[in-house]
Amino acid sequence: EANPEVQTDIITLTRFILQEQNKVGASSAIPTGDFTLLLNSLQFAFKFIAHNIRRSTLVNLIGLSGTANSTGDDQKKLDVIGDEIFINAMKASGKVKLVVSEEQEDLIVFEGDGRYAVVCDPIDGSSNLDAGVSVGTIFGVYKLPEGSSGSIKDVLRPGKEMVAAGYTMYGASANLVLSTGNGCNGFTLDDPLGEFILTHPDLKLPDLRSIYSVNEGNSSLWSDNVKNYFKALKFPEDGSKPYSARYIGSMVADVHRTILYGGMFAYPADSKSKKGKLRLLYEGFPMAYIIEQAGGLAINDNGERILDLVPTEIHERSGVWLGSKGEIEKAKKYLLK
Ligand code: P6P
Repeated sequence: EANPEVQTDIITLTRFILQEQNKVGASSAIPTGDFTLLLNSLQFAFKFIAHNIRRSTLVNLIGLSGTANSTGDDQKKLDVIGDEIFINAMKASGKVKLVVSEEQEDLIVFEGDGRYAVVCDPIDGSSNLDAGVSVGTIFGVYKLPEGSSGSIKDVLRPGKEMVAAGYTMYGASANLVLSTGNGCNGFTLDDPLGEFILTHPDLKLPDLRSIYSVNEGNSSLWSDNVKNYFKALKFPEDGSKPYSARYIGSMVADVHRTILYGGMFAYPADSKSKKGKLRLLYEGFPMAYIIEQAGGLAINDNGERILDLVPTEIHERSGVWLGSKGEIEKAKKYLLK
C-alpha cells in the first residue's frame, strides 16, 4: 500500500491557477491561458531571484563580493540584478506591455501586443540583506483596458483595478503569497522540484491581535493623532495588557508576519516625509490587495481605503496602515479625531 508520508498529489502554482480560472466568478479580466503564461514568467523571475540571493549571500560571505565578473564590470548590486531579471522575464513572456519598477525612473513600454501592465519592487528591503533579514519582490498586475495601446494612464489607476497582486519573500525558503481576486493563498518553493507548492490555502487574518509594527524612531515626527494611537496601545487606560512590538524593517517580512499572526503594520506620513515613505503603486497597492483578500483592512493617514486611491505619478508615496480588521478600525478612530 502507498507510503502515507509520500505526497503524490501536490498542488503546484500552475495547477492552482488553472483551477482558479475555472472557478465560477473568477475575475473575467483574466482570459484563459494568458494569465497562466504571465504567471509562469512571474514565478520564473522569483525562482531566479531566489537563486541569486542565495548565491550572493554565499559570495558575500566568502568575500568574493566586489570581484569583477568575466566581462570585467563590477559585481552588480543585488537590486540591479533583481530588476534586470524581472524586466527580462516580463519581456520574454510576450504577455506584458508595460512595466513599472522601483529601480526604473520611467515607465517601460515593450514592443508587441501584451495586454498586461506589471508594477514591482524587485527586491524590497535589500539594504537589510547583509544582516540576514528576509527581503522580497512585491508585484501587482493590471489588465490594459480594451482599445488601450499601452501608456502611463494604464498604470495610474486605483489598486482595486488590479487583477492580481502579491509578494515573494526570500527567507529560509521562498514564500509566494498571491491573490487573483478570489482570496489569498501561500506557496512555498520546493527548490529541488523547482515548483511553488500550495502550503497556505485560503489565508485569513484574525480580526484582532495585540501586535503593532512601526518604526518608533520616527515618533517625534508623527502627528498628535498618530502619537496618541500608539500611546494607547502601550499604556492602555482600560487596564488591558499592552501590545507587543514587532518591527523587522523589511515590508515584506512585516506584512507576512501580520498575515500569519494578525496585528497591524504602519508607515505613517510624518513631518519629514509628508507623503510617507512607502510607494503607493508597487508597495501600498499590492500589500493592501493581499491584506483585504485575507480579510484585513488597508488605509492611508486620512483613513481612506488605499485601493481606492489614484496615483498621479508612478513613484508616488503614501502613508500605509494595514492589518487585522479590528486593529485598523481602532487606528482609524484615532486618525480621524
Ligand atoms: P525604515 C525598506 O527599505 C523599506 O522600503 C520597506 O521594506 C520597509 O518597510 C521600510 O523601508 C523601512 O523603513 O525607515 O523603518 O527603515
